[in-house]
Amino acid sequence: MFAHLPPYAGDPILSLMESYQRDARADKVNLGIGVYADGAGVIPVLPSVRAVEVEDHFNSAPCTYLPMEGHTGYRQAVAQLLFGPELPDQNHLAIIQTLGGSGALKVGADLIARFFPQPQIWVPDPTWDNHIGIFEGAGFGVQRYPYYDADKKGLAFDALLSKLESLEAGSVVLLHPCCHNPTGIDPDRGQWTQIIEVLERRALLPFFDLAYQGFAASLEQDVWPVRECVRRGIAFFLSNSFSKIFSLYGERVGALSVFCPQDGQANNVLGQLKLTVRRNYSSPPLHGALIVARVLSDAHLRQQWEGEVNQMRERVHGMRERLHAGLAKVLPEYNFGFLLRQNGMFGYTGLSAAQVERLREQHGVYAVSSGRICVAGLNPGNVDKVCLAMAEVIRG
Ligand code: PLP
Ligand code: TYF
Repeated sequence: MFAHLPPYAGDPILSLMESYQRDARADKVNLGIGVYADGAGVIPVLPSVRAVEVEDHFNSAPCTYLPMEGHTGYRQAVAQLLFGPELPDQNHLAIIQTLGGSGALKVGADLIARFFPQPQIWVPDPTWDNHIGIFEGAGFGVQRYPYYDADKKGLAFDALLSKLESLEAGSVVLLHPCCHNPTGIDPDRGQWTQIIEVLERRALLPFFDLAYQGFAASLEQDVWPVRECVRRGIAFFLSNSFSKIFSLYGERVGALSVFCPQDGQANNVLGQLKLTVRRNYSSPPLHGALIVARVLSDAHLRQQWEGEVNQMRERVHGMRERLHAGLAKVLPEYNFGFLLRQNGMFGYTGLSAAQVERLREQHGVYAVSSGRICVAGLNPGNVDKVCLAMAEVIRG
């Protein structure tokens, strides 16, 4: 019956995690998967989340089905967090709770594929691998637009802009509003303005994917491109994830928002989102959404959580500086200043796949073969070892 099924080669990043777990070396370092660990190397339970989890009424609430679109209070609180003062009214915004950011991408992709025949999406080169998997899986043709300039170790801005200029009206363009995965390179405000002007002029459909709100500059500043599209009346999709910024990876909490600037459309969009959900998994899970809704809606917990996001961002930034300083010390002939221009959890080191392999084999330091390291996996106890290991593989 199943003889014709080929084996699955495994996901490159998730397989790396499995190899890491099997590695018996005591001083191994996990810089592969994009997960935030604290200064002691532990994935934290945020105190704001813990405070909700120990509330009596939280634990005694019945575990009912949520509606297809998810928990109402959650959806309202998330919309407020994403859009702030630019929050569109109900007639212009369709928002549903999703299974993490991945689930939001999938529901959005399915919806577009159903109503826009032969859909094409342009994704940055490079991007999160699963963007390609999810959109191809939903029937899209996936194409790349220039994003990273390896020589400059920065944004290939002119090439990016002229590619967008050349796209057909209605083309879907995937954009990371902040903390680009895997490069950490983000457009600055002026560059974003120019990108958004092209999106508007060419009538393109942005699909923003926001997995790291608050990890670049702040919860407010990191969503500037999204809010700018609201101010200009540009229709867009927005997937967002709470996996990292609430440290709730396993709960699968996220949302999909569709901004509908024209009157009379949001209700039908919401209806079709619900139908897409119904056909896929009926309704989303409850527990994580209740936690996030409670934290976002309670003034005290909200303030506490914002402080926790700031702390995570600052810790990663501090480790980025430690890494930079450590590398400058052991490899004074190289310039690693580019690491300091990258945002968020990742460092795009420029290491080759062969160097990454030597890091893993000889030093027990796990990174992605593209040269991406998760800076959030560094801590005072392992950063010096990582610098020495990197120096050794760079010197060859
Ligand atoms: N989008 C990007 C850019 C990501 O980096 C990630 C997770 O690493 C996701 C989406 C998926 O998030 P989630 O774990 O909530 O599905
Ligand atoms: O490290 C990364 O880029 C991601 C992390 O269900 C990830 O691939 C892992 C599991 C998952 C979603 C994202």
